[in-house]
Amino acid sequence: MSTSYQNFIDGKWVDALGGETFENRNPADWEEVVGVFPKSMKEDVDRAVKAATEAQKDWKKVPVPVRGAILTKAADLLVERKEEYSRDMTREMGKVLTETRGDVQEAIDTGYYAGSEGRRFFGRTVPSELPNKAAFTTHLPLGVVGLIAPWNFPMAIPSWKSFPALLAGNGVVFKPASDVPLSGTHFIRTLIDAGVPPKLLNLVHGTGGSVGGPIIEHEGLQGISFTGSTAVGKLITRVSADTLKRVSLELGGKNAQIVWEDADLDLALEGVLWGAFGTTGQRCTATSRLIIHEAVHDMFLDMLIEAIGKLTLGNGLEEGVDIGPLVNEEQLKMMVDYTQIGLEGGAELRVGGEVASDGALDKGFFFKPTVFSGVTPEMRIATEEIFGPILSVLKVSDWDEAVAVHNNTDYGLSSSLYTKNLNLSFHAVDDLVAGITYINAPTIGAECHLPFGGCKGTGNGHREGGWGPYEFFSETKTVYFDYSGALQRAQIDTEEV
Ligand code: UN1
Repeated sequence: MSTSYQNFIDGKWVDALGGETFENRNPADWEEVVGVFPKSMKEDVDRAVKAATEAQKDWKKVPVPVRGAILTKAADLLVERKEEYSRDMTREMGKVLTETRGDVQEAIDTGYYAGSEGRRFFGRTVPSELPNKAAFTTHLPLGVVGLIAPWNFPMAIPSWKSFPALLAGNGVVFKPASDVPLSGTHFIRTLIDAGVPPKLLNLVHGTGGSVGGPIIEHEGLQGISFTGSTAVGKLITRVSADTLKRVSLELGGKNAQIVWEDADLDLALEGVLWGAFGTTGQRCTATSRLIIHEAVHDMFLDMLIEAIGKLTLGNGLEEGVDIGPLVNEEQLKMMVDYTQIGLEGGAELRVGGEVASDGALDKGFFFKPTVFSGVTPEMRIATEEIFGPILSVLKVSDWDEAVAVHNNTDYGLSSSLYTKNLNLSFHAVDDLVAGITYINAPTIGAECHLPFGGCKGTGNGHREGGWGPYEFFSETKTVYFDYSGALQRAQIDTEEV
């Protein structure tokens, strides 16, 4: 008998009103059912929005440092539960245990950051142009917000959204991805155990169509924070026009690591193995392109292919496994399709390119780490997000070409340059159109207290991580306080100089 889980709506653990459910299975062993979850609908979302709206009226009056203290407590509880939650996360989405521990840790770090923000959350004090008049800004909550998270960082990304939203005084309706409902459940349970008012925080399980749609269309929500596909990001933008919701979008990348002729090649090799094949390539920040200077191209490619031969695929709970499965069959099929697209486009398949199904791998969605060389900038595998363990290698001969190749994509999330040349490093900062640039480090590995997000099709300009989301989840209130006792007209009674 598999365990059944519920929604958390209006302060209670409840089934979906329609009584429907869906299964959550282990992508490393599809026979294992991790749990059965409610498949919710619009009526469930309506109840969640109603409860959060009611509860938010009290929450907005709770002093911000007190809100922060509750969130700090949640981070403390996550520390205690880290091992259990990490193991469950590997079971439900496949990435290896060291990485799922990192995922929970990112949520812990984000919780402590939010807790400390409770004693900052600065406004600004600004001089007035008139005498005996003060001016400053403060924050008001947006209201109730819808948070829609992806499956690749099942606790970190919900934490990026929930902690700032709650700290800023909002009510929350959260939909975890249907591939990772257990991690979403653990996360919400922890926040409730820490003392977040139950009705304020609502968890609604289901698919993008059954729950995501009603969330983005809902007139009772004032903001949406979404991480996921470009197609859905565009849909949310269109739908939100009608209700003028504030929208924060993070829609992926086509990130490149550039290896320059003077690079420390051993270091660059470690970087690309981690960046391209960590999380089985299923990160928005994954290294999907490797741009190599012609002087070291052949040598570095040989080193890379040899190193890939030593990587071990398997169940992420087992010792010594480097790469877990793809999250589901659809993603696995996508890898098969992109291999075909690479071949048809004229690229040279150097390693991988096929489903791995030896022995126990047969039960899961494993794909061999794959490298295409001879990739040219206009090929589809050079420009489209693949979201899996497929790496496209491009050769360049000078910096201008490297920049042109790098920027030749609709995305702009993360970028990386390996070089010992200081001047070139700073040119990279100026020239690479991306929200994040790493020097001598891979494209993955953002820290929770710095802005995370990107240019062009990666999003709509907002940043998660760091201080940005606290502004996103707030209305800025400007206060003028005239203590002159007289009518003072700005621009008119201002003393001329
Ligand atoms: C994502 O892939 O959507 O920088 C998030 C990183 C992680 C977060 C990735 N800390 O790779």
